[in-house]
Amino acid sequence: MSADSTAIVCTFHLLANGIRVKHEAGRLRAMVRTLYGLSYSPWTHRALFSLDHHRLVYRYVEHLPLLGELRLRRLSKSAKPTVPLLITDGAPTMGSGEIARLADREGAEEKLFGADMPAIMQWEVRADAILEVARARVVAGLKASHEAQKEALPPFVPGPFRSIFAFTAKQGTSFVAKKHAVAGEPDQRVVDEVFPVLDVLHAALVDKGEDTCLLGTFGYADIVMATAVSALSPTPSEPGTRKLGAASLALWTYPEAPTRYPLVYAWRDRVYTRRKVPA
Ligand SMILES: N[C@@H](CCC(=O)N[C@@H](CS)C(=O)NCC(=O)O)C(=O)O
Repeated sequence: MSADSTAIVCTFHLLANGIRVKHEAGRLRAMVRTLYGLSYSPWTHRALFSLDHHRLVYRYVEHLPLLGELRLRRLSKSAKPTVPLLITDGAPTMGSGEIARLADREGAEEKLFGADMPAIMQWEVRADAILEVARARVVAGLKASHEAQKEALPPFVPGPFRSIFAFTAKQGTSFVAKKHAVAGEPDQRVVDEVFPVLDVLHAALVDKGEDTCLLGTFGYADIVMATAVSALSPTPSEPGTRKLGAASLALWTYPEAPTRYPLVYAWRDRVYTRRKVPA
């Protein structure tokens, strides 16, 4: 193999493993980024969207609630760790917002955090309000659905054993419910807490036409709101890790949301088709 083709093969190997070669102080240095996430979690989708926007290289590792807790605590150096969690050369960045900020610092594409920080943070608060309710719906639904529990098991559990081990997914869900203090009657919470936020988003979009940007230029506000509304009606063009089975998809779907807010969901589709950079 020639020196050139060896270099190409090595480059592919490094990229596939989330290793970026950085030129620092006249020397080349390998930098390893690993993102721990939950493939179905909209918080993870925010982080993926932000890292991909800046075309940063990372390796993705699926977290397993309960079973992966100790690893997460060790990596994050936190007693109450959450995903998404990005580890860069051993250093943790926890939280989707912090990861988006890191992406802005390390990436060279258009900045996600523009000038109007108060407005951006207001959209993040609204998006989080939707996600708390979506999580409550999924937790309640997963506890009741044996099929969804089977689908939630990691792929290495072989078919014949998935039914037997479904209860471990239920235990993981109870763990998440307790850890994140999930409460309330979820469908009522959609009406009381989510619809008012969707009313605000609808009002912000009324005069926007085909525009994808809530605040003038594309950024974090668009990412948090598009991924949040997807938590009630996923789009087929979600970030690549999301492959929901039919029973799980039902838990993430609240059919009245897209029916009641067509403008919002048309905007969400535009954000994904025009702005989501493939991983
Ligand atoms: N504010 C955090 C929230 C993240 C969060 O709540 N993550 C949940 C997603 S359900 C999680 O880590 N669950 C798994 C676990 O706690 O083991 C962020 O923006 O990333």
